[in-house]
Amino acid sequence: MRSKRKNPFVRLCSVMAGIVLLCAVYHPAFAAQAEKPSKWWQKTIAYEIYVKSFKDSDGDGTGDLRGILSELDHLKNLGVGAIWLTPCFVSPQKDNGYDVANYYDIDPAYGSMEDMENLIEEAKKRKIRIVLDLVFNHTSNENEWFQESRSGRDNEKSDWYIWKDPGKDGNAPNNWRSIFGGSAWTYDEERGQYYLHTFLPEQPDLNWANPEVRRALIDVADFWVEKGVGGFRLDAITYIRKPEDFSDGKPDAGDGTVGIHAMTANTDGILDYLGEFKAAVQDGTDIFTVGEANGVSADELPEWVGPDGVFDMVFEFSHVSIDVADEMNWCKTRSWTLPELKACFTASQKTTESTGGWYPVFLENHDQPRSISHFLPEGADRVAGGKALATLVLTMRGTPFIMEGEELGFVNVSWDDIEDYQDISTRNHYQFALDEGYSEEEAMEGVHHFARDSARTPMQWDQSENAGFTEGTPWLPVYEDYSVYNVDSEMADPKSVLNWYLTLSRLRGEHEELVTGSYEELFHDDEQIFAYTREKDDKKAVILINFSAQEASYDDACIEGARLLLSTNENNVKGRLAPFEAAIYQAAA
Ligand code: TEU
Repeated sequence: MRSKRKNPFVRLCSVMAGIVLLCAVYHPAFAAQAEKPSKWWQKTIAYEIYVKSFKDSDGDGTGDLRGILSELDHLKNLGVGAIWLTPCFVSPQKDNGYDVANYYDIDPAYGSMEDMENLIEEAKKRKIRIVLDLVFNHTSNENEWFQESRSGRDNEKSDWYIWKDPGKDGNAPNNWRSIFGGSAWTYDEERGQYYLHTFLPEQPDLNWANPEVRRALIDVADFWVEKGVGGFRLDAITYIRKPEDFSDGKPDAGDGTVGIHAMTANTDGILDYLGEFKAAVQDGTDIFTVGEANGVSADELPEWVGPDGVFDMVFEFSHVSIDVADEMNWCKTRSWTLPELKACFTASQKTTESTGGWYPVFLENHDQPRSISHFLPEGADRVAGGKALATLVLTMRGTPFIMEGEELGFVNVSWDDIEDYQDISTRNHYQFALDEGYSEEEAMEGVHHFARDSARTPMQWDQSENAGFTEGTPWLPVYEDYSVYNVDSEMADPKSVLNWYLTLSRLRGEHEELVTGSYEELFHDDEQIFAYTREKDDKKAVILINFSAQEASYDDACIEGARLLLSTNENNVKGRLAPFEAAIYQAAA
């Protein structure tokens, strides 16, 4: 079942390093780089909270804003200065809040507007800013905007969504397949037309071509800036501009459909919309923006995040997609090597650096597998492995983004029954595999690898029932390992993953070169070690991480005369790394 098909993201990475160098030489932004002032969000650590799973304050089994408020000190300890909250606006929760029915209010399951205002204020007192997740490619079908739009063809919002007449024989207008599976079109009886949805039928796409829609979205963002938020993550932003041509695409699946990503991601002209949004919302404020930019390649990064870019940072996906052979078919994975993974990071590190842009360093988010399960060999020691990966996230150039639980060493869940998985996309992918003829066992293997639920199990606070997440029944089972992997126990254990995060966070605060220093990869072809330097003025750090369960050796000329700052191995020896050891040396630049 393993596919050898070359992943386009990875292929791209291999050629990017060369393009980067050219950009560095010719891009006018390069000259401006040295003068770029350091912003608050460049110096801090960001932390993603999956609101539903972080902390429940009222016993209903669902995390909420008051729960977050009660745990701000954990984040303060970690050195977090920005909290990205997954959407907590009013929503029917078909996609856990990524289907917004009202952008101007908080979903009662998560609290009230007052709770949000309190959270923003209390966080500020701890020098932490709240970052909201703006889902602007689509709304919920229960949003009033959509309700009005579907009510006929001549209401004020009739053109706020993407409506098309049926194609031949009353079928969908074209063969595009949504990202969660099934046609990207749903017929609406009331209006007598099909509407487009990149994701679920309950998530109709907004029509950004309509200036009134863009204005309405700017108003939403302004409303939250006024409330004092520190920034925004812009969800699925590469899909907002649709092409002129809505004809069929070349099928990429047995059922004659083509994934919508290939048809609509990063359509020409998208930067005009985003530039307009930036000028209207962000200019004159100190907020930051980070776009979820699946479909933007490294050579395009300067336009997106360079000094005149439309965002401050964008999440690009080459490294997390390294094992994806077919987005829709989770039973096909692609085998990969460490040099390929390094190439992905190096390409985005160098491109953003050489064009004066900034990068959000991440290995996990709420859509991705847990990083220990994703990037380390099966059976890897969780504590050593978790520390190795933490070292990467906290020593690359950019703002580290930590997913809740990552700091405790969480791994993927492998439940036996598909019914235990709540995420609709997980269930759809499972069904797709069965439809393609895979056995239930094979389909479950794909789920164990890719299910988004793995990143969404409740946060583990202590050894009490349900890991201190809730006094009720958690909406998703707490992972069975909670008596060992929880905040209380790990705080008390100097050798825990959590304490390693705290140590790295302090080190980062003390070493400017780890934040803004230039990045240079070492030992590219080494299959075990990921190594690089970070250099600024007369300071140079050398970072060496063993990604394998075997001891690894390297040429120690790169650390000659250098001083060991930190290692996960008490018996660290120059020239050798223990299994999963991570070491940071300080060398003279
Ligand atoms: O995700 C958009 C998206 O494109 C991802 O599902 C992407 O395909 C995947 O991460 C690639 O590995 C965003 C949200 O993060 C996700 O939770 C939502 O379900 C989705 O948008 C719809 O709003």
